[in-house]
Amino acid sequence: MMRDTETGALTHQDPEDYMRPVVFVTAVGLVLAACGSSTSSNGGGGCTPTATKVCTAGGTQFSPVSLTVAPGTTVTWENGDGIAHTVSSATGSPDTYDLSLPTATVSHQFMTAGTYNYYCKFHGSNGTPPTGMHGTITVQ
Ligand SMILES: [Cu+2]
Repeated sequence: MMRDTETGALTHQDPEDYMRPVVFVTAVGLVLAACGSSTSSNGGGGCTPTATKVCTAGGTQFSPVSLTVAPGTTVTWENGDGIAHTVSSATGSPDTYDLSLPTATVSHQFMTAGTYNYYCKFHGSNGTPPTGMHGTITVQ
């Protein structure tokens, strides 16, 4: 008996099914679990974002893209993917900085409330707002 296992693989197992479809569903679940955890181990940094820390992830993005902090907070960017990046203030941001992030971490203190767009010179483009690899720090 053939069932539409490709589209119905994630449905609950039916106790009336034969053993083979049940095993197939379990195997699909394991594959999905492996895919879901691959992001954190991608590229050898193992960076975990916090309330004041942004990671680079997957070579072309900041994670999280948006971070909200209180005035006076020092935000840290950590290289989580082993690829060289920059953290550069975008045109129109009320604060300017241009930090190279080849490895390890860089930091910048945000003193005044506002919206601070930034981007990576290697994987993004400047603008208002920037595009590609970019992020926003909201200070409030
Ligand atoms: Cu980059």
